[in-house]
Amino acid sequence: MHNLEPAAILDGLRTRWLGQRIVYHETVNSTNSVAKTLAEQAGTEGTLVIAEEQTAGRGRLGRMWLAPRGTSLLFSLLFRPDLSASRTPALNMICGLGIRQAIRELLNLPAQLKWPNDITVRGRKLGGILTEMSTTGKRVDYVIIGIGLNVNLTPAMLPREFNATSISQELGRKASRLLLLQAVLWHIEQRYTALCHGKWPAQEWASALETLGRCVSLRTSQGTWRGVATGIDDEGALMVRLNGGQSRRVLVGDIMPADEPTGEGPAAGPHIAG
Ligand code: BT5
Repeated sequence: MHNLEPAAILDGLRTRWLGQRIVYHETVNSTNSVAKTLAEQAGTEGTLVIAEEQTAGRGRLGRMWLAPRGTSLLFSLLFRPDLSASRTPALNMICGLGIRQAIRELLNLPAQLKWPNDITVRGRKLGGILTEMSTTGKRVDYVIIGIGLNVNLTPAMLPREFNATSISQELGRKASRLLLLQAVLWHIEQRYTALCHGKWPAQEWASALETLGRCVSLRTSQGTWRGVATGIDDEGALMVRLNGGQSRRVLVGDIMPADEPTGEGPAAGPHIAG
């Protein structure tokens, strides 16, 4: 299989600017941390930070990201979007959509997205996106998008409760991390350019979310509820109709499919609220 050194990545990379500057480490604490430091030191938009192994890979809300060395794609992208802080969820959306499209087109796997930041195949987690940003007032200084994708690993290498899968597990053979990375970067660049030209991704993102229209169990810092995920709003917040009847708008949280019927009849299809 190909290695992920900069010369290999650049050879065949079709993007104009995304990933054209590369910081490569064999081992690093977290590619997001390296990218943050770079961003603070006036690093260029589009810089790719990539590693074979992370010693302190991060998920959201203080959680960890685990990936056996050399098996995965672990990278971060530095963006300096001309967006107000409340509009930055669009970057999570375009990256999720770009990853999904790359996996579908290159590998013919039925990749889906799960609110707010998971990439899934057949209901199992294949990857995740971690967005971190710095703002001054309402202005965005930079956004770091960290992406972890399980490529050539068996789920048994990870704790069972992760409910993880990988590209090789789904395909029944190993896949080229390099080709997948190049395709992901290409699709993200295309979508970022469209975003800069005013194409808002929320509608397409909503239709790529596996969980809309379904009964879910919703976990937030304020508690756990059950209800139907009815849609998302323009900022990527999830709209949930709770079993009690009220609606709730959730910006930060996790959802799990909940199989029990809510007794409220079939849910409406995916839509954008507000
Ligand atoms: C995420 O967080 O899914 C975002 C993960 C982002 C990782 C990338 S790797 C490159 C960059 N540098 C970093 O330090 N991070 C980014 P969250 O939704 O909070 O999910 C975290 C949860 O996913 C954990 O608590 C585990 O349950 C599960 N998990 C951890 N590693 C996993 C893996 N390899 N595959 C599937 N699930 C995993």
